[in-house]
Amino acid sequence: MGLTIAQKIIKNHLVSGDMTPGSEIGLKIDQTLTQDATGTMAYLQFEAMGLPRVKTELSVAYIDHNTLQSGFENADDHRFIQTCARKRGVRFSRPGNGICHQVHLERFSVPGKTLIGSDSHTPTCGGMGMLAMGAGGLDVAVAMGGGTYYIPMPKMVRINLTGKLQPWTAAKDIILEVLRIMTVKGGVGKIVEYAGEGVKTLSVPERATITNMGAELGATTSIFPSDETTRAFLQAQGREKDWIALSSDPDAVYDEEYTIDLNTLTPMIAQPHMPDEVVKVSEIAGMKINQVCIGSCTNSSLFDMLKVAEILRGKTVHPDVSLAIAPGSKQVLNMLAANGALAAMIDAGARILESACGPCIGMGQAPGSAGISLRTFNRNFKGRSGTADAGIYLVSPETAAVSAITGVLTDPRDLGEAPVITMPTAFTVNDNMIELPYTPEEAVTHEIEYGPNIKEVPKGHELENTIDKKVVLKVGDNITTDHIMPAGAKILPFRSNVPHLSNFCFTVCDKDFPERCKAMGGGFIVGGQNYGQGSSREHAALVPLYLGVRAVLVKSFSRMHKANLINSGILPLTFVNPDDYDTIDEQDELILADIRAAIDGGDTVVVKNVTKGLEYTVSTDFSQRQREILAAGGCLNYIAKQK
Ligand code: MIC
Ligand code: SF4
Repeated sequence: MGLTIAQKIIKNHLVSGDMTPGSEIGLKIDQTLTQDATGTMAYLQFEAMGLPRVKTELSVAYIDHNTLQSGFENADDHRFIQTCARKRGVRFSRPGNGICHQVHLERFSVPGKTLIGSDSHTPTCGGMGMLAMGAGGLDVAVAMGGGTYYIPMPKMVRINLTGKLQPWTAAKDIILEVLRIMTVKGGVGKIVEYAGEGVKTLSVPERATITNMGAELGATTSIFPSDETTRAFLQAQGREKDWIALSSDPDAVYDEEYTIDLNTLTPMIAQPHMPDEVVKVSEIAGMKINQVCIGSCTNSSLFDMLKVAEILRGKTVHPDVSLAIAPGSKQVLNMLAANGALAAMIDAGARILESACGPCIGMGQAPGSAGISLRTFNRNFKGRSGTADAGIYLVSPETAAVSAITGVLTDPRDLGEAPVITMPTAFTVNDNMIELPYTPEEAVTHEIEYGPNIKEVPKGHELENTIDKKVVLKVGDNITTDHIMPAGAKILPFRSNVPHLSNFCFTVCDKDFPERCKAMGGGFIVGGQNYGQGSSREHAALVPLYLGVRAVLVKSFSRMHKANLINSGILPLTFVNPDDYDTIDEQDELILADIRAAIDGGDTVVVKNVTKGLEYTVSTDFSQRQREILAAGGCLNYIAKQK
């Protein structure tokens, strides 16, 4: 039987397991990346493992999230990451060099290789034909140390793209259409591969826009073939030697297939507050807007920025609209400056931001009260922008730029001729903002610098045999890690200070949660479907651990969050009968007895609801490795035990 693209890469990197969907496989990881919001924790964990050097082919530490320095904390954390990275053999991408995924795509992505990153949008490099996956910081630390990365073997989905994008329709509209069809739960446990004639018509940055937002499908990753277009992109980056051809076998078997006709696709928009609330722009055009933000790892390539500049050229941003633009990397910004496109943006009244995540993670540019903001980003979760009652809509750069001029949501096709962009055959390459690590000899004489904001990583304890605690919180479906552990300018500086961070846990859903949880000495959290979707941030597990949460009972989990809970030593349990969810209330007392036996070997365990006099069967269907980690009270204890 033939293989899919992803199956080929998995086969080449398989360390343990067989490729049966759902069963655990171990993969050798060639490259890792970290960003600063998760990086401090990842490097603290790497330090806790006591290794002198990383063992990967390439590891890069990026600074792109916490760049608003309103106190000493972020700058101190950058210094910690820089000193740790260089000592341990990791390249350091300095602040200002750009968003990790954009820079990695440009400078380091290699078709056929494996990459994990402590950021959920790591699949961006799937646009290059890499098997690129988001992971918790601890998993990245383990991979940096040469350890295996474990995932459940995914099912395979093929999306056939037929035809060709029509003027004013963009790669972003393709992935929004995929989200409309598959929803934010539709990709869980799956890898999405793109195929068909339409693939040839898409450049690598356009492919990367699509694989980037595969994260919003909940997919393990998304991937494109590596073809002549890929070769041309690598050549333009001065890296043609990194190219190999990669495609699926003609008789490869997929578990699901969809077809999208690019000829008939029209501009799309995701409405508040989920990336799958997708409709056609034409359906809601005319809506008054207050803000437009262009950038983020989804849409900040040179190609996107050149289109935006052409749309803005000679125009003025509507008086009621604030337009912010953050080019994705130093390379992009530099080339915009050199060819005059930046001048067109500035002249039109755009507020140019540094090459970083910026408003996408709530680092500035929060909209006004009840503000309507069109963004080229990938997430529109409630409150993520920094304004709780803002309405965030996700669109293509074309729709964003055109609407910034008109002041209302506008179908860009109404504007007449679309700009035609010719891409340069060579990008301006200057890696002077990527510091090389010290040699092992030099490293000995350099110390890692820890600022006062860096506090200890919370550690679990060996699994008890009985947990008798109350339900501290009950939440519904599709709870994101932004609900569990919000980000934004005020909170992100404390990513290396879990005790302080804990004051914000779940406050989006219930402002009293941190105090209540502390007062109750922790307990159980109950949730619905797709619990923990969204980001890779392991803080969404480490902070509940710090607050005393022992188990999370839900209808279903997102892959990365479940892995992060296990790594932290919190039990992730799923209801065998999802209707049981309806019979539990906050403050109910639950007893989980004989858990050790269930964790050692059983597939289910019974939870008693003492308050209601009910019993629930929950699944403890873990791999052997996960069972050992849970019994040890988390991955750090497990690693220590193995030494
Ligand atoms: C995000 O987009 O939510 C982030 C910020 O990039 C996160 C990482 C984080 O929480 O630090 C992600 O997607 O993994
Ligand atoms: Fe940064 Fe936003 Fe991309 Fe996350 S989604 S990496 S915050 S640009």
